[in-house]
Amino acid sequence: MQFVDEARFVVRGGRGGDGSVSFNREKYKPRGGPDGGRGGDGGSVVLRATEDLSTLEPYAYRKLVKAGRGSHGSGNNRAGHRGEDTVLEVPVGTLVFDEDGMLADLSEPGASFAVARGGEGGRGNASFATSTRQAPAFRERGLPGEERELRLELRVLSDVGLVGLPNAGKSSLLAALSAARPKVGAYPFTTLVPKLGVVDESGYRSPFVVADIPGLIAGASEGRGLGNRFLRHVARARLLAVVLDASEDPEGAEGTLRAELHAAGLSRKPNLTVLNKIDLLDSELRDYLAQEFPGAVHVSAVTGEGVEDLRDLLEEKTRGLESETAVAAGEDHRVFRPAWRGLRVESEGPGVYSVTGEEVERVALKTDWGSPEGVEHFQRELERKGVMSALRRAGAEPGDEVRIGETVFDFR
Ligand SMILES: Nc1nc2c(ncn2[C@@H]2O[C@H](COP(=O)(O)OP(=O)(O)OP(=O)(O)O)[C@@H](O)[C@H]2O)c(=O)[nH]1
Ligand SMILES: [Mg+2]
Repeated sequence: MQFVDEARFVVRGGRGGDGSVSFNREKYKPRGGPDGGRGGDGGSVVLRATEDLSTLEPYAYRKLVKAGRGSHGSGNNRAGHRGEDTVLEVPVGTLVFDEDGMLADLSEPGASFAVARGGEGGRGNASFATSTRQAPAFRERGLPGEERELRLELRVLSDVGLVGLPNAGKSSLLAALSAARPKVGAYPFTTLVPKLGVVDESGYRSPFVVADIPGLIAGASEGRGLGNRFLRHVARARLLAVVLDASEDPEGAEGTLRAELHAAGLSRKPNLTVLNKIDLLDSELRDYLAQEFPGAVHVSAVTGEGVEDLRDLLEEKTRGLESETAVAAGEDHRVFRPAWRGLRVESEGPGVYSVTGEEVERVALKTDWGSPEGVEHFQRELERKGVMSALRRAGAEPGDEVRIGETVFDFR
């Protein structure tokens, strides 16, 4: 499978089923009561994180994902069936955004999130019977499901992120540290997508995951080379290992890398410096670099020198570090978007008024405009909710046009 770490598509919950208008027709019972059942709720579109997937490729070309609609209610107080949910499996580490910001962070296997909830089913005429209205002949319609445009972003989850210039030996190190066998080549940009390796030694308390990403070059954070597109994959690692080719201007390389990490907002992340390819150095140069880079780990991915110590050091360091759960400080972790719950009546011009408010818009959507009784019910609800008096206060007169959501009617 191709590695895809971003996808955009529209999700739409299923419409709720309509309520039913029905009257009980039992033998020897002259006047049966209303027994129209409720419509089923629409199904939801749900994302679920799985470890079986490591890319967003299945969604690369999706445009619209829908859930099933609820079925209509029927007589004898039978409720309609709930619409089927559509469950989309996404890799662990997927962040979910819509136009307003982040909706969810699916960083645990099995975590799920409803991205478009199904619409509520409408009530049947049985629900509207009262002592004064014993045979209501109207019902509610089902509500449409939620709809939004999603952007999914995958961030590979790892404990240690290897960052370095192209050709520094990151992939070789991953191979030396773990059982992973990434591609290694004597040319820059051998690695094109992130690769993970699990380090699991018998003495370790728990295994840890190392991520190898494509090499960075100066200006990566502005989009040069493979860009900082891949830096985000190590943004949540507990520890960064800055890998330098000891045989080729490690000071210059370090300066470039630190600048890129800074530009990407990662300079405060715990990190250590690894001087690789020390097999190419004579003892004089080794001593010199030991002074230049105090605290750096000296290794050779090719001969294996120092690799064991590095592995133990990574294990020790990651053990003491909390994994980063929040994606970025200050970023919005809102789960539901706020809805306008109040009631607002505005004049949109001579003789035209608009009414907004979640509750009243729902009532309008549920109204069965084909039924005079349904329309009467709608008007009673508007009276009850104070919409009519608000309209009068705003100056509405009989014959004026009133809009509620997509519904337009005459003020009476
Ligand atoms: N002599 C020596 N060569 C090494 C060492 N580590 C890696 N190399 C060589 O350096 C070259 C680049 O190695 P890679 O592991 O592909 O480097 P990389 O950092 O993953 O490179 P990109 O994926 O292109 O960013 C290869 O020819 C490796 O054989 C080392 O410790 N000593
Ligand atoms: Mg590589």
